[in-house]
Amino acid sequence: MKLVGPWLSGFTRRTAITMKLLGIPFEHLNLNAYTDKEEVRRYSPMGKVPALILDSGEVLIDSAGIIDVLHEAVEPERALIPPSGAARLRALQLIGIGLAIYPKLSALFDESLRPESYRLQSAIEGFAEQAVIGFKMLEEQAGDGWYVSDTLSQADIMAVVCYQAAAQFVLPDVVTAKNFPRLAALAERAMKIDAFASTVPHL
Ligand SMILES: N[C@@H](CCC(=O)N[C@@H](CS)C(=O)NCC(=O)O)C(=O)O
Repeated sequence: MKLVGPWLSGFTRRTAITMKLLGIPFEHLNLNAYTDKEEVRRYSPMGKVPALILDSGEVLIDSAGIIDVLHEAVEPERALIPPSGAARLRALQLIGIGLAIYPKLSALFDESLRPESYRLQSAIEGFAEQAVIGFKMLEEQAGDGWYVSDTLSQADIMAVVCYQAAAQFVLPDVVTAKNFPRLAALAERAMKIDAFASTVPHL
């Protein structure tokens, strides 16, 4: 299998972390949707990453669908999400928050690329406010282990991906270990695991 996209894409990173945690081998094609547009389109005609190229040659885009297929590929008890009940609901609630935060970070990053006179300050403030609300929700629900049943799950993966992207690149003055100590500690725990440490995003 081939995974197309850079670790700087949080959606690609969460997919890669999932593959590594599940022990599913893949070739990483480190192609950026913006700077390697033509190459990305050879695999993913709309230019979206992540794209997973299956061994059959079929292509799957969108991290949620890709992760669904990856979970299906392993024994059910190894899937990185509880199978049912209150634990699954909690995981989906947390993943939903992370999946709502990340596009706000992407939007902020995109705004930062514009010349200053073309930036829309009200939009920047709105995106940042929404992201910070999401981070506060994740912070409140974090403990001193993993989020759900103290077992590493997709909820932890998405929270760490969001926290690190915001703290490193997008909102470094606001999303700090001082303001979000439990998220910082969660990221620190995660970084002891190769799947996280080997997929650190770089600009
Ligand atoms: N919902 C999608 C979002 C993927 C996404 O927006 N990827 C960005 C990079 S982080 C991308 O492909 N941007 C290029 C574009 O939209 O043209 C997923 O979960 O995979």
